[in-house]
Amino acid sequence: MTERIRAIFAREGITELGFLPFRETRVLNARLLPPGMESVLVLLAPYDCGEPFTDGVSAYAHVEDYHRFFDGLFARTLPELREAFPGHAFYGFADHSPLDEKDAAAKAGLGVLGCHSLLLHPRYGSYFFLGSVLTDLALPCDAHPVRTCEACGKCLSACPVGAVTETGIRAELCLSALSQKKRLTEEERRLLTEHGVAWGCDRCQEVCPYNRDREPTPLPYFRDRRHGDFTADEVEQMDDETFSRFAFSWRGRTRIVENLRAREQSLAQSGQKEKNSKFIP
Ligand code: B12
Ligand code: SF4
Ligand code: SF4
Repeated sequence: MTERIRAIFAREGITELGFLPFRETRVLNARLLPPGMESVLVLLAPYDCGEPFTDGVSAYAHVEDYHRFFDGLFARTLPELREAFPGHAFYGFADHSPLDEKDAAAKAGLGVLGCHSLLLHPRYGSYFFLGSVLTDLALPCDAHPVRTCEACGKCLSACPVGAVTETGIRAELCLSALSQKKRLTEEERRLLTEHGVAWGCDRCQEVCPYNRDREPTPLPYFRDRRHGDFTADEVEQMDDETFSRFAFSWRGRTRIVENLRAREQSLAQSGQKEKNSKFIP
């Protein structure tokens, strides 16, 4: 059964996937959970294009929105799964998911959990998105024991706000979380500007040894449709359709434009050309 499922996703270029019994998952949002689930397929979608960005916008937001990627993938593959396994239900999720996706991926054998809290894959490092399919089909699979990284400490030292601990992150301190907040306090604005962050943050990933020799994405959706550096003026003037193609659009235009502008003004005042380009350890 699992080989048949692997073949369906392989046709979409998704080669890294794993399975686990639903009872082994960690549920974050029970309201999204369909009843009677037996098994979970976890899918890994690498997105790194090997390109350095210097605008303070995280690499994941330079490729086209991964929620749309998974919507398209599920629109094509779920009907195939229903046809292959008649009478069974299949539901696709990504990010806005009932499950702790990193935990599910670790238990599906897709990698190890890092101190920066992200899942690390042997070929793609941490530069991938996770999606999952929940089903009432009982698949022959067992959960893998959760493994963790060697705790080298590089991400703890690199995090500018001390958000990384040896067992995960303190999300309330994380600059990625601050950059997406609807309203910012003066102190939060100061922190983002001081550390050159406009949207998301990649510093703990950039120093991680698992990312040193990572492979670029083989998926054309991410590889062929990435955007170079953003400016505040450009994002402000984008038409709605173009704007909606990027992951920062869910928060509306004001946050990303204000963040980019604050960063640009701070750089102009200090006379620096760029800040928060690729972190160099
Ligand atoms: C909320 C959220 C955030 C929040 C909070 C982050 C967090 N706590 O994980 C914020 C906005 C900060 C955020 C930021 C980012 N996120 Co986010 N986020 C999520 C979301 C929606 C839920 C995560 C969550 O609440 N998990 C539950 C909490 C309890 O997990 P946790 O805090 O990591 O705690 C775990 C560890 O402590 C671990 N643990 C326990 N004991 C021990 C012991 C040891 C030794 C170790 C190492 C670990 C460990 O077990 C706990 C439970 O699993 C997921 C999607 C999903 N549905 O899962 C995406 C997700 C985790 N995010 C993702 C990404 C890409 C990012 C960013 C890289 C984006 C960016 N560039 O800015 C950053 C990375 C920041 C970081 N260092 O984690 C990806 C991760 C892909 C990957 N390789 O793992 C996900 C899976 C989205 C997706 N569908 O692809 N995110
Ligand atoms: S930088 Fe070191 S401690 Fe941090 S996640 Fe990577 S291997 Fe683990
Ligand atoms: S994303 Fe940035 S702020 Fe958040 S834990 Fe990693 S280094 Fe720290």
